[in-house]
Amino acid sequence: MAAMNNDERSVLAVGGFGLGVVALAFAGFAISRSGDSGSNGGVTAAVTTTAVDVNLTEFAMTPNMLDVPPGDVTIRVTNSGNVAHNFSIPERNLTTRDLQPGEAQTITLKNATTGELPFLCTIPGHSASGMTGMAHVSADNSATTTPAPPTTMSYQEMDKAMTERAMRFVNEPKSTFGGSALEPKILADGTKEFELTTSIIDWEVEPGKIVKAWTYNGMVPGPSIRVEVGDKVRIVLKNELPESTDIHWHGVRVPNAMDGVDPYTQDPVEPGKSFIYEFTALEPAVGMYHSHHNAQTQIPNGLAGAFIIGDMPLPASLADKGITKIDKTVNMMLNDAGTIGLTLNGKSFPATEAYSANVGETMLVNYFNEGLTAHPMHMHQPVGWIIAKDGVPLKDPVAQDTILVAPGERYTVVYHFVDPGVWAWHCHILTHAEGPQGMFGMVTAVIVK
Ligand SMILES: [Cu+2]
Repeated sequence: MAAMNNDERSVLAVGGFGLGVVALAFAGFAISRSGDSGSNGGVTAAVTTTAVDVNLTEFAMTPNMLDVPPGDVTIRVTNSGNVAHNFSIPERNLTTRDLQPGEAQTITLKNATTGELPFLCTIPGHSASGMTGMAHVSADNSATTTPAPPTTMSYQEMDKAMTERAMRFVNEPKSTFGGSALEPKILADGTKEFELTTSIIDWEVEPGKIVKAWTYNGMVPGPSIRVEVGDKVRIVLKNELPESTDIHWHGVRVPNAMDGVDPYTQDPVEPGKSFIYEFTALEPAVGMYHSHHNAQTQIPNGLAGAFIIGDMPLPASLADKGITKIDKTVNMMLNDAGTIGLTLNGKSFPATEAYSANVGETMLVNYFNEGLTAHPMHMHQPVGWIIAKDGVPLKDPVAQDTILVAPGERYTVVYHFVDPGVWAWHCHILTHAEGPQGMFGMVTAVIVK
């Protein structure tokens, strides 16, 4: 008994946390608060311990308002999401460890006094994406809470859930995809003019899951822009966001004044305002365009797109592997944060686009990482031949079946299909691709016939 403090005891007394509101009054006296304070035991009239559940997912804390009475509050934190999260009350220097999917930890807020205590997940990008909340401590409160969902299922339930998700990928009609080619208006002097308008829209990340996406031209990723070396390019940015923005041309050689980094190279483009970027496409590029303003929020929320200049040459040395021409080109934008979350081209499995190819065909993939962490991208069966890094052709292609793409990087990879079947294609950080309900997030497949 001596080794158990009141908080642990209250947890045991509750017998689980599916019961919702629990306020245990330890009436009486001499229940020593062993080992957790210098109050040297003594006689206590009553110690009130409240137990609440908080559930973590991408990207929410449920509930995000905790109404609790003063006293000790035992907080059982469960990560029901698919990536690591934590729960932190910075003002009280109280935090869980980083909880892996399915993990739970109980922490105790000691002697909560009347007032407000903000809480959040401190993993970079997560609070900005919505993982914040507030504890209201008031004597008026009898604590309320939401029961944590069950975290265990039978293997039969798991198999069924996984199969259902996997079959939706191949059987369900898909919603609209982003990244479609943006057609320029050709001006009198031959300049190619593109229009990019930012706005927040409802975007279906996976079937039935609608998020607020920050978009160029109403899609995630933004439309793909392609020009040729020597083209004069003019891009009209119209900002319909509630905050300022700008556009940086990542991996594209432009004059400094066009680099899109306020306040160095331009003023912020305020809500309702426009800005015109003008430059000549001087060199081939596998580039991307994205916000450089509050970028840790704006980009993961969707403000990014591909910017390609010219054609990527195919190394002659691949001819003896049967690779002599490109049959299909795919731009693959990786994301892992913001409102969009773990996605390929703005979609989470099973809503991700299914790619198709015939035996003997070759697909060129440009990987772009606009997220906050690196992703090892793995396509089953055909080895990937890396032919360019950040748009610069390699002297000799490199064979790699798993290609680690760090934030900001681009890899250009060719895949030659030799065997028919549904070949999975996913990030190999396992928690970015699979959960107890089956595959999700950064997963798609190539259907080879
Ligand atoms: Cu990943």
